[in-house]
This record gives sequence, structure tokens and C-alpha cells, in this order.
Amino acid sequence: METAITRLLGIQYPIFQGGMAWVAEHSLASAVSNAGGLGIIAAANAPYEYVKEEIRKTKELTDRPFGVNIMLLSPYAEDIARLVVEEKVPVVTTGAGNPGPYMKQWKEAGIKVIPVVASVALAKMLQRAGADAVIAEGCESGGHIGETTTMVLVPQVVDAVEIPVIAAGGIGDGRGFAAARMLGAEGVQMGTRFLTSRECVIHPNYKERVLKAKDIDTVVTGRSTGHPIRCIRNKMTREYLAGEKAGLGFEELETLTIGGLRKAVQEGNVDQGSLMAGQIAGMVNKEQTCQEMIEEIMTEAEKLLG
Ligand code: TUI
Repeated sequence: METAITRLLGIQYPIFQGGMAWVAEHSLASAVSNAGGLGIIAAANAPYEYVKEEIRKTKELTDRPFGVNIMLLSPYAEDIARLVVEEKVPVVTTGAGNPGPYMKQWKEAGIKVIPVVASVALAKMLQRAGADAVIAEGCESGGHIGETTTMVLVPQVVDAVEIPVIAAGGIGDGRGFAAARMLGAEGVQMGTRFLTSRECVIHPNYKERVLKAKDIDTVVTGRSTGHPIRCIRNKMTREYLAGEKAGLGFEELETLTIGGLRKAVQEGNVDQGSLMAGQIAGMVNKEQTCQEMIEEIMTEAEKLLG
């Protein structure tokens, strides 16, 4: 399937794998790129040397384009911004902030820059700053989220900018892909679906919780602190939400989530870990290779769109 995004990036299918913190490393990113989508390494809160090693390993495993996601709240964001230039990474996506200050250096290096936005205002600002496309991410997504749903955000961003828009949040199959195209998106980004791929190296306990999740099994913590995060409900989210209701402050609440992603991804601690996942988890019910996922989605979408 050819769209403005496949043409822009030289990829086969307009499907991005979300840059999930602690999850999206070289084996997942290279598998998605080799399957014809865009694999993305998550820099998350990791330091320069770690991300450099992940980029090198990805380059060994694929000759196709891949991306690095820079989480702008990271204390290492500036170092990673420099690293992607040094390593000539083909595509950079950003999250959880405004990448404006880095745009010039990335564009000068010939990097395709595709920030995640959760509002029309930021999409317009980043188009002016030289973004090649934007990812409009609705609050159905897992992890750090904005306020607006994908259904509502995507067409408004499409109307507001001339650059291509990729839809993210609540998309997990061919129907979601086709719906995103109907809203005007030139591609989709999926995280939760790829969480259960064979090449995704998260702890089996985490994978099992995603596979077993039902429609209403994710909740949003941190609305009161200004850091809303969507996770599968567990002991940690129950305690966090009770704390928020009781009026606890940011510092006290944070003690509940310290190291939460490591606990979930590496230790498989499904009680205390942060099991970040989107609302689509209820529809993600099988483990497949990335290639099987992408082929299944594209076949279904082409049938619907045809
Ligand atoms: O970034 C994400 N999702 C994430 S990052 C993450 S790691 C993390 N862990 C613990 C605490 C905090 C982060 C887990 N999930 N998605 C992209 C995204 N970006 N969603 C929403 C936004 C966003 C929100 C506001 C982007 C820009 C923005 O504007 C801020 C501004 O300065 O205008």
C-alpha cells in the first residue's frame, strides 16, 4: 500500500511501531522494519551509550529504515538529540513534549522528523518548525497521554496541517487501520499490538496480562499530578488512584511508581509494575511474529478500503 508516508520514508507499509519505553529495543524495531513497517527504538530515560548500542545492533539486523523515539522528559534528551545526528538515524519521533529546540539540527542532518502531538496547536507549531509529518496520538494509547481521543484528534490535525498525519491510539487491526485512513491519516502507529509480538522481549507475565486484558481493564493514573499514564489495572494502579482520591501529593504518589516499567518489563512483577498498554489491549489476543501481524492488518485493511 502506497501513501504519502511510505513515499516519504521509503517503507513498504505505513505502519509504525510505537517507541515504547523499556520495550522497544533492537530486536522488536528490526523485526518491524524487516516486515516492511517502521521499527522504532525507544530512547526513553536511557543514557547515550545504551541508545548508541541499540542503534548499532538495529543496523546489524536490518538494512531498512528505522527510527529512534526521543522522550523529551528524559534527562538525556539533549545527548540523544546529538546521538541521532552522529549515527545518521533515518527517522526521529518524539514524545511527551515540544521538540522545537532540536528541529534545526535534525533537519540539517537530513533526518525525517515526525513528532507525536496530542493537540492541533502543537501540530501547527511543529509544521512551521519543519516537521516532515506528525503522529496524532489519542488518549486510547498506553503510557503518557493527552486529553483527546483518536477519533476526534486525527481529523482536526489533518485539517490543520499540510504535512502527512499518522494516527495513533486505539488502533490494533485492519479495521482500525482502515478507519484511520478514513479520518485522513496517511499511516498508523501501534504499540500495544506489538507488545505481544514474538520478537518483543518483555517478561512473559506482562505479555500474558495484555493478552488476557478486557475492554475496560486499563486505567489512567496521574491526572491529578499532570502526568496522566494509562496502564492495565493492578495493585499499583488501585493504590495510586486511592492515593489521588485521598489528595496525596506528587512526591508521595511517585513512590508507588518508581521503577515501575523495569518491574513490569524485566521482572514480570504484574502487581507493582507499570503495565503500560492502550485500551486496544482488550482486542489483542494472540502472539504472532511482527510480519504476521503486519500482513494480517494490511490484508484486512485492503479488503475494507477496496
Ligand atoms: O510519550 C508518549 N508516551 C509515553 S512516554 C513514556 S515514558 C514515561 N514514563 C514515566 C513518566 C513519564 C513518561 C510512556 N509513555 N506518547 C507521546 C505523547 N506525547 N503523548 C502525548 C504527548 C504530548 C503531550 C503534550 C506531546 C506534546 C505535548 O505538548 C507539551 C508542550 O510542551 O506543548
